[in-house]
Amino acid sequence: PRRILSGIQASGALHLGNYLGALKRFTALQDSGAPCFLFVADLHAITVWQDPALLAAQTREIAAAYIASGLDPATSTIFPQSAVRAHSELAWILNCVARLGWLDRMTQFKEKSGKHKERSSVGLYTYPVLQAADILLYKATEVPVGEDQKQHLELTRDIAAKFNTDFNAPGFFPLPEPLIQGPATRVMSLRDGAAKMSKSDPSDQSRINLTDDADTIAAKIRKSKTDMGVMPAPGDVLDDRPEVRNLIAIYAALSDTTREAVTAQFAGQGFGAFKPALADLAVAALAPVTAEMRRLMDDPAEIDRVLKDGAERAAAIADPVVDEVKKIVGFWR
Ligand code: AQP
Repeated sequence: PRRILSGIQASGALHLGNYLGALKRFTALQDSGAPCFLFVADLHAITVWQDPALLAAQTREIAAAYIASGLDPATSTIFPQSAVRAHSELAWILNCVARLGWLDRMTQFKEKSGKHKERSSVGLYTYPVLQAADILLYKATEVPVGEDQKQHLELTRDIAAKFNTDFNAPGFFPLPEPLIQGPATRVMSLRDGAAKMSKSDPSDQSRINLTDDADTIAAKIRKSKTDMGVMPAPGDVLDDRPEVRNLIAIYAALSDTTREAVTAQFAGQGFGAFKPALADLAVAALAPVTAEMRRLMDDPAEIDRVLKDGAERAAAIADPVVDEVKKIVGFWR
Protein backbone atom coordinates (compact mmCIF):
# COMPACT_ATOMS: atom_id res chain seq x y z
CA PRO A 1 0.00 0.00 0.00
CA ARG A 2 1.07 3.56 -0.68
CA ARG A 3 2.15 5.67 2.25
CA ILE A 4 3.33 9.26 1.78
CA LEU A 5 5.58 10.89 4.37
CA SER A 6 7.34 14.23 4.59
CA GLY A 7 8.28 16.92 7.07
CA ILE A 8 9.19 20.58 7.37
CA GLN A 9 11.60 21.96 9.95
CA ALA A 10 10.24 24.00 12.82
CA SER A 11 12.89 26.61 12.29
CA GLY A 12 10.77 29.63 11.53
CA ALA A 13 9.63 31.49 8.47
CA LEU A 14 8.36 29.51 5.52
CA HIS A 15 9.00 30.79 2.01
CA LEU A 16 7.69 30.28 -1.51
CA GLY A 17 10.21 27.48 -2.10
CA ASN A 18 8.79 25.50 0.83
CA TYR A 19 5.29 26.22 -0.42
CA LEU A 20 5.81 25.15 -4.04
CA GLY A 21 8.39 22.43 -3.44
CA ALA A 22 6.63 20.87 -0.45
CA LEU A 23 3.31 22.17 0.93
CA LYS A 24 1.48 22.41 -2.39
CA ARG A 25 2.72 18.97 -3.40
CA PHE A 26 1.52 17.41 -0.13
CA THR A 27 -1.97 18.77 -0.70
CA ALA A 28 -2.04 17.40 -4.24
CA LEU A 29 -1.01 13.95 -2.96
CA GLN A 30 -3.58 13.99 -0.17
CA ASP A 31 -6.27 14.97 -2.66
CA SER A 32 -5.25 12.07 -4.91
CA GLY A 33 -6.30 9.76 -2.10
CA ALA A 34 -2.92 8.62 -0.76
CA PRO A 35 -2.54 8.40 3.06
CA CYS A 36 -0.20 11.20 4.15
CA PHE A 37 1.98 11.51 7.26
CA LEU A 38 3.31 15.04 7.68
CA PHE A 39 5.37 15.99 10.66
CA VAL A 40 6.86 19.17 12.03
CA ALA A 41 10.57 18.42 12.24
CA ASP A 42 11.46 19.89 15.62
CA LEU A 43 14.19 17.31 16.31
CA HIS A 44 15.76 18.39 13.04
CA ALA A 45 15.33 22.06 13.86
CA ILE A 46 17.55 21.87 16.95
CA THR A 47 20.54 20.71 14.90
CA VAL A 48 21.15 24.45 14.83
CA TRP A 49 20.36 26.70 17.80
CA GLN A 50 16.65 27.34 18.41
CA ASP A 51 15.40 29.65 21.11
CA PRO A 52 13.49 27.42 23.58
CA ALA A 53 11.00 30.24 24.12
CA LEU A 54 10.05 30.16 20.44
CA LEU A 55 10.28 26.52 19.42
CA ALA A 56 6.74 25.49 20.36
CA ALA A 57 5.30 28.51 18.55
CA GLN A 58 7.39 27.67 15.48
CA THR A 59 6.04 24.13 15.63
CA ARG A 60 2.47 25.41 15.72
CA GLU A 61 3.24 27.74 12.82
CA ILE A 62 4.31 24.86 10.56
CA ALA A 63 1.23 22.90 11.61
CA ALA A 64 -0.86 25.96 10.72
CA ALA A 65 0.84 26.11 7.33
CA TYR A 66 -0.02 22.47 6.67
CA ILE A 67 -3.68 23.03 7.47
CA ALA A 68 -3.86 26.41 5.72
CA SER A 69 -2.40 25.02 2.52
CA GLY A 70 -5.18 22.46 2.30
CA LEU A 71 -4.20 19.44 4.37
CA ASP A 72 -7.13 17.96 6.24
CA PRO A 73 -6.09 16.74 9.71
CA ALA A 74 -8.85 14.15 9.63
CA THR A 75 -7.37 12.54 6.50
CA SER A 76 -3.68 13.37 6.87
CA THR A 77 -1.73 12.68 10.05
CA ILE A 78 -0.05 15.92 11.19
CA PHE A 79 2.24 15.66 14.24
CA PRO A 80 5.35 17.01 15.97
CA GLN A 81 8.33 14.71 15.40
CA SER A 82 9.54 14.92 19.02
CA ALA A 83 6.13 13.76 20.32
CA VAL A 84 6.69 10.32 18.79
CA ARG A 85 9.62 8.82 20.72
CA ALA A 86 10.20 6.12 18.13
CA HIS A 87 11.89 8.68 15.81
CA SER A 88 14.79 9.18 18.23
CA GLU A 89 14.99 5.49 19.09
CA LEU A 90 15.18 4.30 15.51
CA ALA A 91 17.59 7.10 14.63
CA TRP A 92 20.11 5.75 17.13
CA ILE A 93 19.90 2.24 15.75
CA LEU A 94 20.26 3.53 12.18
CA ASN A 95 23.25 5.63 13.27
CA CYS A 96 24.90 2.27 13.85
CA VAL A 97 23.90 1.05 10.37
CA ALA A 98 24.92 4.13 8.35
CA ARG A 99 28.60 4.45 7.48
CA LEU A 100 30.75 7.49 8.15
CA GLY A 101 31.84 7.49 4.52
CA TRP A 102 28.26 7.86 3.38
CA LEU A 103 27.60 10.84 5.63
CA ASP A 104 30.89 12.44 4.61
CA ARG A 105 29.46 12.80 1.10
CA MET A 106 26.37 14.78 2.14
CA THR A 107 26.51 18.19 0.48
CA GLN A 108 23.90 19.81 2.76
CA PHE A 109 26.15 19.32 5.79
CA LYS A 110 29.04 20.84 3.88
CA GLU A 111 26.90 23.85 2.93
CA LYS A 112 25.33 24.35 6.35
CA SER A 113 28.49 23.81 8.38
CA GLY A 114 30.51 26.01 6.03
CA LYS A 115 33.88 27.05 7.34
CA HIS A 116 32.98 26.07 10.92
CA LYS A 117 32.72 22.31 10.63
CA GLU A 118 34.33 21.60 13.99
CA ARG A 119 31.89 23.94 15.72
CA SER A 120 28.77 22.38 14.14
CA SER A 121 26.58 20.14 16.27
CA VAL A 122 27.00 16.40 15.90
CA GLY A 123 23.26 16.40 15.21
CA LEU A 124 23.74 18.50 12.09
CA TYR A 125 26.09 15.82 10.82
CA THR A 126 23.78 12.87 11.54
CA TYR A 127 20.67 14.80 10.45
CA PRO A 128 20.20 12.58 7.35
CA VAL A 129 20.15 9.46 9.55
CA LEU A 130 17.31 10.92 11.64
CA GLN A 131 15.60 11.68 8.35
CA ALA A 132 15.98 8.03 7.34
CA ALA A 133 14.41 7.01 10.67
CA ASP A 134 11.48 9.40 10.06
CA ILE A 135 10.76 7.75 6.74
CA LEU A 136 11.45 4.11 7.54
CA LEU A 137 9.46 4.13 10.80
CA TYR A 138 6.31 4.48 8.76
CA LYS A 139 7.56 2.18 5.99
CA ALA A 140 6.78 5.10 3.68
CA THR A 141 6.67 4.30 -0.01
CA GLU A 142 6.92 7.86 -1.34
CA VAL A 143 8.56 10.97 0.01
CA PRO A 144 7.63 14.28 -1.64
CA VAL A 145 10.52 16.74 -1.25
CA GLY A 146 12.34 19.52 -3.04
CA GLU A 147 15.41 18.82 -5.17
CA ASP A 148 17.73 19.71 -2.24
CA GLN A 149 16.68 16.54 -0.39
CA LYS A 150 17.46 14.11 -3.21
CA GLN A 151 20.80 13.03 -1.80
CA HIS A 152 19.33 12.40 1.65
CA LEU A 153 16.63 10.19 0.12
CA GLU A 154 19.31 8.13 -1.63
CA LEU A 155 21.05 7.71 1.72
CA THR A 156 17.76 6.55 3.28
CA ARG A 157 17.52 3.87 0.62
CA ASP A 158 21.10 2.78 1.29
CA ILE A 159 20.45 2.59 5.03
CA ALA A 160 17.23 0.59 4.51
CA ALA A 161 18.98 -1.85 2.19
CA LYS A 162 21.94 -2.30 4.55
CA PHE A 163 19.64 -2.89 7.53
CA ASN A 164 17.63 -5.47 5.58
CA THR A 165 20.83 -7.27 4.54
CA ASP A 166 22.82 -6.99 7.79
CA PHE A 167 19.97 -8.37 9.87
CA ASN A 168 18.79 -10.85 7.29
CA ALA A 169 15.39 -9.20 7.19
CA PRO A 170 14.71 -9.01 3.45
CA GLY A 171 12.10 -6.40 2.57
CA PHE A 172 11.62 -5.32 6.20
CA PHE A 173 12.14 -1.71 5.27
CA PRO A 174 10.73 -0.92 1.81
CA LEU A 175 13.01 1.36 -0.22
CA PRO A 176 11.16 4.69 -0.44
CA GLU A 177 10.86 6.60 -3.71
CA PRO A 178 11.58 10.31 -3.71
CA LEU A 179 8.81 12.33 -5.37
CA ILE A 180 10.55 15.37 -6.81
CA GLN A 181 7.89 16.62 -9.17
CA GLY A 182 6.37 19.68 -10.75
CA PRO A 183 7.88 22.79 -12.29
CA ALA A 184 9.29 24.20 -9.02
CA THR A 185 11.31 21.49 -7.28
CA ARG A 186 14.11 24.00 -6.75
CA VAL A 187 12.90 27.57 -6.40
CA MET A 188 15.85 29.94 -6.66
CA SER A 189 16.61 33.21 -4.90
CA LEU A 190 14.99 36.31 -6.43
CA ARG A 191 18.38 38.04 -6.29
CA ASP A 192 20.62 35.26 -7.61
CA GLY A 193 19.53 32.53 -10.01
CA ALA A 194 22.38 30.30 -8.86
CA ALA A 195 21.32 30.18 -5.18
CA LYS A 196 18.39 28.27 -3.70
CA MET A 197 15.60 30.33 -2.15
CA SER A 198 16.34 29.73 1.50
CA LYS A 199 15.36 31.05 4.90
CA SER A 200 19.01 31.39 5.86
CA ASP A 201 19.74 33.86 3.04
CA PRO A 202 20.57 37.13 4.83
CA SER A 203 18.67 39.16 2.21
CA ASP A 204 14.92 39.21 2.79
CA GLN A 205 14.60 40.45 -0.81
CA SER A 206 15.83 37.04 -1.97
CA ARG A 207 12.67 35.24 -0.91
CA ILE A 208 8.92 35.56 -0.63
CA ASN A 209 7.84 34.66 2.89
CA LEU A 210 4.46 33.13 3.54
CA THR A 211 3.91 35.96 5.99
CA ASP A 212 4.61 38.76 3.46
CA ASP A 213 1.66 41.01 2.64
CA ALA A 214 0.47 41.69 -0.92
CA ASP A 215 2.48 44.92 -1.33
CA THR A 216 5.68 43.28 -0.13
CA ILE A 217 5.23 40.33 -2.47
CA ALA A 218 4.58 42.65 -5.43
CA ALA A 219 7.59 44.82 -4.58
CA LYS A 220 9.93 41.82 -4.24
CA ILE A 221 8.84 40.45 -7.61
CA ARG A 222 9.11 43.88 -9.26
CA LYS A 223 12.67 44.26 -7.97
CA SER A 224 13.65 40.64 -8.67
CA LYS A 225 16.75 40.21 -10.79
CA THR A 226 16.25 39.61 -14.52
CA ASP A 227 18.34 40.75 -17.51
CA MET A 228 18.27 43.11 -20.48
CA GLY A 229 16.30 40.69 -22.67
CA VAL A 230 12.62 40.01 -23.14
CA MET A 231 10.56 36.95 -22.25
CA PRO A 232 11.88 33.91 -24.11
CA ALA A 233 10.09 32.00 -26.82
CA PRO A 234 9.20 28.32 -26.42
CA GLY A 235 12.26 26.19 -27.12
CA ASP A 236 14.77 28.92 -26.20
CA VAL A 237 17.61 27.58 -24.08
CA LEU A 238 17.69 29.42 -20.75
CA ASP A 239 20.96 28.06 -19.34
CA ASP A 240 22.49 31.51 -19.18
CA ARG A 241 19.26 33.15 -17.94
CA PRO A 242 18.71 31.36 -14.61
CA GLU A 243 16.72 34.21 -13.03
CA VAL A 244 14.29 34.32 -15.93
CA ARG A 245 13.95 30.57 -15.91
CA ASN A 246 13.20 30.69 -12.18
CA LEU A 247 10.42 33.27 -12.54
CA ILE A 248 8.85 31.20 -15.30
CA ALA A 249 9.00 28.07 -13.12
CA ILE A 250 7.35 29.94 -10.24
CA TYR A 251 4.60 31.20 -12.56
CA ALA A 252 4.03 27.67 -13.90
CA ALA A 253 3.86 26.12 -10.43
CA LEU A 254 1.53 28.80 -9.07
CA SER A 255 -0.86 28.45 -12.00
CA ASP A 256 -0.64 24.63 -12.22
CA THR A 257 0.68 24.69 -15.74
CA THR A 258 3.98 23.93 -17.46
CA ARG A 259 6.94 26.18 -18.16
CA GLU A 260 6.31 25.68 -21.88
CA ALA A 261 2.75 27.01 -21.55
CA VAL A 262 3.99 30.07 -19.65
CA THR A 263 6.69 30.74 -22.24
CA ALA A 264 4.15 30.44 -25.04
CA GLN A 265 1.88 32.93 -23.28
CA PHE A 266 4.51 35.63 -22.66
CA ALA A 267 7.02 35.14 -25.51
CA GLY A 268 8.56 38.40 -26.68
CA GLN A 269 6.93 40.54 -23.98
CA GLY A 270 8.94 42.71 -21.60
CA PHE A 271 9.36 41.94 -17.89
CA GLY A 272 7.21 45.01 -17.29
CA ALA A 273 4.27 42.91 -18.44
CA PHE A 274 5.31 39.59 -16.96
CA LYS A 275 6.30 40.65 -13.46
CA PRO A 276 2.97 42.28 -12.51
CA ALA A 277 1.14 39.19 -13.80
CA LEU A 278 3.41 37.00 -11.67
CA ALA A 279 2.90 39.24 -8.64
CA ASP A 280 -0.90 39.04 -9.01
CA LEU A 281 -0.68 35.29 -9.27
CA ALA A 282 1.57 34.97 -6.21
CA VAL A 283 -0.65 37.23 -4.10
CA ALA A 284 -3.80 35.36 -5.18
CA ALA A 285 -2.22 32.01 -4.30
CA LEU A 286 -0.59 33.00 -1.01
CA ALA A 287 -3.09 35.47 0.51
CA PRO A 288 -5.67 32.81 1.46
CA VAL A 289 -2.95 30.57 2.93
CA THR A 290 -1.50 33.44 4.96
CA ALA A 291 -4.92 34.55 6.18
CA GLU A 292 -5.83 31.03 7.28
CA MET A 293 -2.45 30.63 9.01
CA ARG A 294 -3.09 33.84 10.97
CA ARG A 295 -6.57 32.68 11.94
CA LEU A 296 -5.22 29.35 13.18
CA MET A 297 -2.33 30.95 15.07
CA ASP A 298 -4.83 33.15 16.92
CA ASP A 299 -6.33 30.06 18.53
CA PRO A 300 -3.52 27.62 19.34
CA ALA A 301 -6.04 25.26 20.99
CA GLU A 302 -7.22 24.06 17.59
CA ILE A 303 -3.67 23.43 16.35
CA ASP A 304 -2.75 21.72 19.61
CA ARG A 305 -5.69 19.34 19.23
CA VAL A 306 -4.54 18.45 15.71
CA LEU A 307 -0.95 17.86 16.84
CA LYS A 308 -1.92 15.74 19.84
CA ASP A 309 -4.32 13.62 17.85
CA GLY A 310 -1.78 13.29 15.03
CA ALA A 311 0.96 12.24 17.47
CA GLU A 312 -1.26 9.49 18.84
CA ARG A 313 -2.13 8.20 15.39
CA ALA A 314 1.52 8.34 14.30
CA ALA A 315 2.77 6.56 17.43
CA ALA A 316 0.22 3.78 16.88
CA ILE A 317 2.07 2.98 13.65
CA ALA A 318 5.64 3.86 14.63
CA ASP A 319 5.82 2.14 18.05
CA PRO A 320 5.19 -1.42 16.79
CA VAL A 321 7.75 -0.89 14.01
CA VAL A 322 10.47 0.21 16.41
CA ASP A 323 9.58 -2.76 18.66
CA GLU A 324 10.05 -5.09 15.74
CA VAL A 325 13.38 -3.43 14.93
CA LYS A 326 14.57 -4.02 18.49
CA LYS A 327 13.63 -7.67 18.18
CA ILE A 328 15.45 -7.96 14.85
CA VAL A 329 18.57 -6.33 16.33
CA GLY A 330 18.40 -8.79 19.22
CA PHE A 331 17.87 -6.45 22.18
CA TRP A 332 16.66 -7.91 25.48
CA ARG A 333 12.91 -7.55 25.64
N1 AQP B 1 14.06 26.66 -2.67
C1 AQP B 1 13.31 25.56 -2.58
N2 AQP B 1 12.65 25.09 -3.65
C2 AQP B 1 11.87 23.97 -3.57
N3 AQP B 1 11.71 23.27 -2.43
C3 AQP B 1 12.36 23.70 -1.33
N4 AQP B 1 12.43 23.23 -0.06
C4 AQP B 1 13.22 24.03 0.67
N5 AQP B 1 13.71 25.03 -0.09
C5 AQP B 1 13.19 24.84 -1.34
C6 AQP B 1 11.70 22.05 0.40
O1 AQP B 1 10.89 22.41 1.49
C7 AQP B 1 10.75 21.29 2.36
C8 AQP B 1 11.02 21.69 3.79
O2 AQP B 1 12.37 22.05 3.92
P1 AQP B 1 13.13 22.09 5.28
O3 AQP B 1 12.22 22.10 6.41
O4 AQP B 1 14.20 21.07 5.25
O5 AQP B 1 13.71 23.50 5.16
P2 AQP B 1 15.05 23.86 4.50
O6 AQP B 1 15.33 23.05 3.28
O7 AQP B 1 16.02 23.85 5.60
O8 AQP B 1 14.63 25.28 4.07
P3 AQP B 1 15.64 26.35 3.72
O9 AQP B 1 14.88 27.57 3.55
O10 AQP B 1 16.49 25.91 2.59
O11 AQP B 1 16.46 26.45 5.04
P4 AQP B 1 17.98 26.68 5.21
O12 AQP B 1 18.22 28.04 4.76
O13 AQP B 1 18.17 26.46 6.67
O14 AQP B 1 18.65 25.64 4.34
C9 AQP B 1 11.71 20.22 1.85
O15 AQP B 1 10.97 19.26 1.11
C10 AQP B 1 12.62 20.98 0.95
O16 AQP B 1 13.12 20.16 -0.08
